Amino acid sequence: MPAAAETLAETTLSQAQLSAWHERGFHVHGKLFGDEELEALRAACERVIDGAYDPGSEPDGRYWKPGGDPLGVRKIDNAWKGSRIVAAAVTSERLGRIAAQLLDAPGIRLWHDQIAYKPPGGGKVVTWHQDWGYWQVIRECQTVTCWIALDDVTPDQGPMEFLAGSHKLGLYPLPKGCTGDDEQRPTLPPGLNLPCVPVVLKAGEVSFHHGLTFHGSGKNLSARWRKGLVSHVMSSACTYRSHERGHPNEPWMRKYAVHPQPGEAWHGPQFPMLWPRS
Ligand SMILES: O=C(O)CCC(=O)C(=O)O
Repeated sequence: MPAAAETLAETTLSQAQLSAWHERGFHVHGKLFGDEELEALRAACERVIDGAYDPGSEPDGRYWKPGGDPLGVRKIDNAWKGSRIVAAAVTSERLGRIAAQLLDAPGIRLWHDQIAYKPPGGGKVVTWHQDWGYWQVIRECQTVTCWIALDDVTPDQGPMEFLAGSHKLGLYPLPKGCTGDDEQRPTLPPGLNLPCVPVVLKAGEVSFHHGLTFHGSGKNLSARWRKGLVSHVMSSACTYRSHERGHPNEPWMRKYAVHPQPGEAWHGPQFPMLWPRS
């Protein structure tokens, strides 16, 4: 008997899902990537981790290299440049359509991607932080992080944890270091108790969080890899500002003749559109 066709989750959000997003600052979506796609994606990510790229291109930022600490997080930025399969996933129309509804945005562009693999018995604590704090060169806080589970993520694997409702607190100072061994939890206003929600996902499911939502993750205490592929995206209306913090995307985007000047909307090959597709 042929295998039953796989059904992926709808990409139209209900009013209840949008209300929960505004209340909590995150949204967990059903399966957006099918099993065959996931198999190809895992193999593609592993090739990139091993330094085997599609001809003519390579990732922008490697924070782990073959031969490095076997227990270190495999963190690679703009991995999409080294693999067409990774590129198709992190610029997926499905992610873009959902992010556009969450942000009520006219369109969605990639900011950057990230392979985030934590080895069994390893990986570091990712200190609690707000993504937009690191992205002050994006003037408007109209950003969403889409975290794609390439395998089932279980509570013992160091899943991401969200502080529900923390996106309403505004921007806090950055923690000192982001991948240390401490958790540096934010000091909340007196009397405020926000629930901490672990993001336990099935393979192919995706969590979306707002640029101001506090989140972090622990070490992987299990015997299995925790395999995540992250697509950080922004509204197509977001503009570039120079900021003392700077961001690695600035030198990276200047590798291309077409890139934004301060005050302009982000554009150019460094920041492909997810939604709408031209
Ligand atoms: O993968 C993790 O544990 C953390 C990822 C993260 O901080 C993010 O995607 O914003």
